[in-house]
Amino acid sequence: MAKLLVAYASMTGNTEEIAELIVEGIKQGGHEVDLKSVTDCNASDVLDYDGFLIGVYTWGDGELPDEFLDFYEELDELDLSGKRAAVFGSGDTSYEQYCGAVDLAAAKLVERGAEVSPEMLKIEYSPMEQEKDTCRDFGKRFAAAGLQ
Ligand code: FMN
Repeated sequence: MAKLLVAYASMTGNTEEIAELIVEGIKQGGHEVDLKSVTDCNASDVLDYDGFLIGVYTWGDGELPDEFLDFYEELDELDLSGKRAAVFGSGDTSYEQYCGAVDLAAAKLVERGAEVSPEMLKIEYSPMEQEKDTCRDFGKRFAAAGLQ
């Protein structure tokens, strides 16, 4: 059984909803998981887990949102070698940099040495009914991959 963290930044609740569905999927797979807002935890918290998933919405022109900046900068102090990670988030396809913050978060985790899943989950606004299982499966697959 893996012990995982899902940490997210969300202003209007869309990324939070994706995070909650991912948590549901992880639990369905029989794993342990904590769900935290990045405003209520430190980046170093990820070191207490077998793996972690970071969710972030995109702001400006493909930029990181303000409430994620402290967490993002704290990552610079961490050695994440060997830590499994995945990224997800909500965005809007009418912007040129669709879910650009998800890509920025992934790049930072790679830079810090994490083993970042090549599969990213990008959802437009909040998940539609048919996308909810996609979110649950994303969590379920990430948790299961750690046991192989
Ligand atoms: N979405 C993108 O994919 N790329 C962007 O560059 C982008 N810029 C945005 C800028 C502003 C000022 C606003 C209001 C939204 C922007 N969005 C962009 C859309 C948000 O990421 C989207 O509404 C998302 O669902 C918000 O997530 P949240 O509910 O978790 O806060």
